[in-house]
Amino acid sequence: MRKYLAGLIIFAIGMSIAVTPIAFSLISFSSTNPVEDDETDKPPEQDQEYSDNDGPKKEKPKLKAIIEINPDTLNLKSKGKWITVFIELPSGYDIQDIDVGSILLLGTIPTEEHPTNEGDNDNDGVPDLMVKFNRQLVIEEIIYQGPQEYVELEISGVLNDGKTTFKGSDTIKVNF
Ligand SMILES: [Ca+2]
Ligand SMILES: [Ca+2]
Repeated sequence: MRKYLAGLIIFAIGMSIAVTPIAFSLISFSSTNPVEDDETDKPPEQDQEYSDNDGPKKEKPKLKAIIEINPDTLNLKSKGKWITVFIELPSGYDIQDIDVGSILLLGTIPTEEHPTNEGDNDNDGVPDLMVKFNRQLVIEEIIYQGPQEYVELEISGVLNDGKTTFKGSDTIKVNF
């Protein structure tokens, strides 16, 4: 019985010696952690402030283009070669300044470099740039996105200055 008690006492002393450093380290952890958190929290806030004040990025003009897409109704089984797109820019901007190679449909499909044409397809006095897209790629993308009866096709691109972007869309009907 005494041996058992002595064993208990030794065990208790041993435990208190073993636990004390852990307790200390826990205390030091809990006291340093909030400081570290404060330090790691602050820089991102500052970064956000910097990006908010980052004027040049926000000054890049984003033009709203008027887009007309033909055909108005697209048969997903169509073997046609092209989707034709007419792009008008707001007054003060010239369609001749459009970087044709930058034009994308749905942000993924590049325009064909040829044929293109500058004219006034809708006879509204505003010049429009005609470009064409590979119809099969457009059909594949519509099927990939899950075909719906009406699909909004967004056209985007950049002017030759490399920083003025434009964007617009037209909605077509889908037969499948
Ligand atoms: Ca149309
Ligand atoms: Ca026009």
